[in-house]
Amino acid sequence: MADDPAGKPLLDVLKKRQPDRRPIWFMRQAGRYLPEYIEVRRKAGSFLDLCYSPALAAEVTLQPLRRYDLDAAIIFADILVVPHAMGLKVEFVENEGPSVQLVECAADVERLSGLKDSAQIQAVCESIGRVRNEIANHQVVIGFCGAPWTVASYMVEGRSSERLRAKLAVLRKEKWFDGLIQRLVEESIVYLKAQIRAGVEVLQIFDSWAGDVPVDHRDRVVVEPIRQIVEGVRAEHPDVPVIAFPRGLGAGHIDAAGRLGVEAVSVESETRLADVAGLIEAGCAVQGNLDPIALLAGSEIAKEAASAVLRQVPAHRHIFNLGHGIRQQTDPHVVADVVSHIRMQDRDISIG
Ligand code: 1CP
Repeated sequence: MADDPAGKPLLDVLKKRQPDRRPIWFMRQAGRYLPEYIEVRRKAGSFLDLCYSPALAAEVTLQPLRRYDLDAAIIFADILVVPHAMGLKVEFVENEGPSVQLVECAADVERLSGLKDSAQIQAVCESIGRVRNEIANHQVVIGFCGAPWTVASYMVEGRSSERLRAKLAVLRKEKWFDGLIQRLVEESIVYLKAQIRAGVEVLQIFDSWAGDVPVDHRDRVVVEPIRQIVEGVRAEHPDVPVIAFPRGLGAGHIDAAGRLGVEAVSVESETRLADVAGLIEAGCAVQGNLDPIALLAGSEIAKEAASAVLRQVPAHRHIFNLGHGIRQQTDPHVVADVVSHIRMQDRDISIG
């Protein structure tokens, strides 16, 4: 039954029901390691054109699901769609990465527009609708946004960087920077609610650079903004589960999750899942955390590394994933081997 949520392993784990099997998906599962993606990307022109072309964005979202036995599609977009929709110039320079118009003072923050009714957000929502119509009954569509710290770091630096300026703004407790974080909280709520209305059933909040925030400031700059987003979305959609990915918090995940009130935490590869078992004791599912580099080492090593992950967490509280995004140099056949391997291993144990 299409409307019966039971029988969707990812939702079952997040809602503490017994899943039929351990859910699997991969961060950045759509992308340049897939030849079929490169072909569509060429057709689209620029990366942002691809993000805003619903037919093509839906197509690349579905590509990994055609290759692998996965439990979720993550909508094809980027965390920098938000600053773009807020009126900043954003470009993806070939072989260099993103370039974002700088935000450096209170006046720059003032000028940022709201997301409501923006063409960019409407395009992403249209892709969501298309994907939702194409996936199998056991699969879900994941919607996402970047967390305020990670998105702000690109707005303050203008590109991928060591985040020096952003860190200094945090240490100096710059008022305009707090204002920027607050604007991103508000607009992320608008964005995620629009994605839910368009058909996503699960949300993930990517704070890829959370581990770079000076430790004494993490509560203020990482945890509190994500908590506000979760609270804002829940006020209208209490049933949509949220996965937080504050990458790099290590042992700090347990404390952070308690405050965030999310259904799952995605854990970086640098932390052993067994060392954050406290998350499960506190009622949180755990997502992760195969090292994306293990996928570059060939199928045998990748499968061994995947088995080591499986041994650390009970299947009914685990979402198999990587500890960070898939690398461009990954051989798609190794990914296929790892997925089959996990399915075989889980067949040999009883789920639970
Ligand atoms: O030319 C291309 O094809 C660009 C490569 C690419 C892709 C495939 C970029 C540029 N973004 C994406 C898609 C994307 N980005 C998705 C959806 C697809 C999927 O997961 O299958 C998602 C969820 C993201 C999220 C994202 N973008 C993050 C958070 C997750 C992470 O990996 O840490 C971040 C930090 C970005 C910024 C970004 N987008 C792209 C680049 C090159 C960068 C900079 C990364 C850096 O600073 O190192």
